[in-house]
Amino acid sequence: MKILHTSDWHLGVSADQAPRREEHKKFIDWIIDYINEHNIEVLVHAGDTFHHMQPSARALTLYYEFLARCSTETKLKQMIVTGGNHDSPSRIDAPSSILEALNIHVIGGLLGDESTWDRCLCPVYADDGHVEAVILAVPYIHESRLGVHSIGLTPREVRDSMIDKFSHLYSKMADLAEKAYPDVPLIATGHLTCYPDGVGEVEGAYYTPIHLIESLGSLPPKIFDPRYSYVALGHIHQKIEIPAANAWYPGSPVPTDVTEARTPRHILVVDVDPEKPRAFAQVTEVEVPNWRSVFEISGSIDEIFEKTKILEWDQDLIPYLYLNAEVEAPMPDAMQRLDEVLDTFDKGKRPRVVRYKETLTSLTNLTGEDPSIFKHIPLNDLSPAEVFERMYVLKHGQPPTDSIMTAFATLLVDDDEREDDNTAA
Ligand SMILES: [Mn+2]
Repeated sequence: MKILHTSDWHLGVSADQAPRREEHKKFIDWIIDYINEHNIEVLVHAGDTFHHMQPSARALTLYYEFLARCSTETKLKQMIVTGGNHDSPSRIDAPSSILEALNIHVIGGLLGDESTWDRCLCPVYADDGHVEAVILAVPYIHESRLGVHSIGLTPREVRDSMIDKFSHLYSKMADLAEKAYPDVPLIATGHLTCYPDGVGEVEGAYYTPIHLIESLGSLPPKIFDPRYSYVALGHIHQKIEIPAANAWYPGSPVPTDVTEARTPRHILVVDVDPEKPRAFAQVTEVEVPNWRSVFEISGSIDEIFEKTKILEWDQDLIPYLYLNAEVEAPMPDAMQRLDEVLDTFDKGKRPRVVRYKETLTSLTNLTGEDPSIFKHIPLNDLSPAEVFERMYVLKHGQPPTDSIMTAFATLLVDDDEREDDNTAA
């Protein structure tokens, strides 16, 4: 039985005002094809479907269109969507009754009350009607709901309590499944931070502390009951294997920011043998195509313009540019020059500058400057040009050049003229 494991889509994300909607649309087309071409039977999304707790209508549309397409265009038997720390549990749960009719099982949130935990049980049926595996759809759950308290405890005690409670959660889930459906493989999901034994930090991993424990380290793989054949995790945006528990993070399939664009993106395909309960399932990593180039260019202003001019890419979507100019003094005409460079591209092929940053190579030490700059002077005693000059020195550590002062003076003239215009009107 083939399960496609994905997580952290973050629909609606737009870090640095660089939307990823077009890539999400292409990813959805791609994943529908993939499901059909590889006979995937179950799809698991392990949290953070949306970037915002209150997703936009456009993000919701993408989500519902995807679910509808899975239902009408594929042979998926079962889909499971669990809530992540970015999702609103009640919003994910809200359409559960209608989605259930399409074999889509959503679990937005979980309470500490163990008598409610059987709603996480999700049996997968073979064509002849018998249960061939059970998925324990565990969403993000804050440790306080499990009864972890920190008051009056040492960090060590908090960590131990946390490991205890999460171990209990996952073994209790396995108990429930075994009682209801004996002798079938068990698969769990989770949205939390767990690193392989001996690994304190994963390079390039998306880091948002969601547990108290993250200041004390991550959760260890031993929280997952050994009865699980596979654990489908979400939260970390890099692909990570945790061998001791056969637990995996696929990472975000579409980069949510510039850092994630530096590494390949993945989904995971898990092959579960219904005849072998408790045996580790086989996992295949699948690289997701890259639909948008992201270029990070650093250097002198001439260098970055030269490099920008000769950029090439294969994808349909226009690339995102992150530019870092190393300059001796701020360049007031940089945006204009950059605009001219970008105008050399064909219409519709013009790259989008997401970030332009200037790094000063010769930042003067402010303490060596005239200390009068820090003296309190009533604003009325200063001319607009003097206010500008002082602000400039504070921000850039050096006085403005003559050309910057001239540019500033033009603004003042414009302003005077505007006032004259208003009076005339
Ligand atoms: Mn996430």
